[in-house]
Amino acid sequence: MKIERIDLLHVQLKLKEPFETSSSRKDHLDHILVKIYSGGLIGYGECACPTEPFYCYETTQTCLHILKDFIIPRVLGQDIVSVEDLINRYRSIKGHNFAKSGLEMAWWDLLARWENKPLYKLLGGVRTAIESGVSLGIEESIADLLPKIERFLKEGYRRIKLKIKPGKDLAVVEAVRHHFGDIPLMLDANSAYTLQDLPLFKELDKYHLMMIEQPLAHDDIYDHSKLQREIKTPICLDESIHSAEDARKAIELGSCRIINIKPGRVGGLYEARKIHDLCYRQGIPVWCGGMHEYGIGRAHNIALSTLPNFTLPGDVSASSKYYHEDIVTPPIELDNGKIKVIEAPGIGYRPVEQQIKKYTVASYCFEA
Ligand code: OSB
Ligand code: MG
Repeated sequence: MKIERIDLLHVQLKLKEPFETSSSRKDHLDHILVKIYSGGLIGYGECACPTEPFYCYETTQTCLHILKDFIIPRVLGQDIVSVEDLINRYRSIKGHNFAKSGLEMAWWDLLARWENKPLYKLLGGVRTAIESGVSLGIEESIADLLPKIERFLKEGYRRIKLKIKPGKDLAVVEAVRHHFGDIPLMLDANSAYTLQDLPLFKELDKYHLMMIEQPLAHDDIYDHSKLQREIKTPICLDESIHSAEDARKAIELGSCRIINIKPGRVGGLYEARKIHDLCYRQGIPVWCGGMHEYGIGRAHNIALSTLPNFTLPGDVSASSKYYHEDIVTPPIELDNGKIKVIEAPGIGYRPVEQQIKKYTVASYCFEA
């Protein structure tokens, strides 16, 4: 398929509620939508990169820069024969996985539309619905957090993930266990701790958490292996895993027992599937993380989550958790704690151009 045209749309959406982690506080997002045109079809992708470099080094603006100045010139006007062929054309660009992922996912959507197949089938997915969890930000007080947990449990979410940071950890977990008993519960530290905090992690072992996500540095896999040897709670890596090679090393070292796969963080669905396949062979369960993706990015995440080793509820939640108005139709909804996969060509959920236009703050068009 020849890439005839690529559009980049800088789209700004306001979150329903501000979201705080140990590394940032957000009330709106700036994601770059990527549209690839070929033979009368359009494929949609999304760079779900944070605006500021507090989760990873990339930003909305570096995504635009890398796409405009390095990735697009290598693929525009080219006849691309496979996803490997696409990736090979920009393989020399180091890192910048979020930038790459927007284009790569648009390519997958285009390919699936071209073959008139749902994307999940093209990827080898086996599920018609995926189990959904919810990720909750750090609140001012425990009293602010508890009603939110209650609300999402009532909505049917299959597990609760709580963000923690030093000073807002143990007491929060204690209160949540006290109020809600044995609910499926996990924590995400977004790399806020060090090995010096071992006594805290040993204390957390008493609360039977499903896992603790990225407790130590964003670029570490070695100290995580030391920590995992000392605690019972499974460690799940997020920030540290950028590729199947990273995953192999982390598994060999014993740095984690679970991996959170985000297509954006690993450069797209091809690498995400590779990590999935490796973990499957090694007996490491995976789940799909999120970056507060808009409906387009979440539709890709849903397709990925249908692969067989996505055996834990992910961070792909309903549109109503994030936004007053999403940019796809139908909006992504929860049905008995699960999200349906739509049996239509491509990502299934349809992008609504009118909505996209309403929230677009800048757009760039590249023609062959
Ligand atoms: O660490 O998983 C994370 C959101 C932005 C950046 C990092 C993370 C998150 C989330 C939210 O936890 C997941 C979601 O609901 O999309
Ligand atoms: Mg995380």
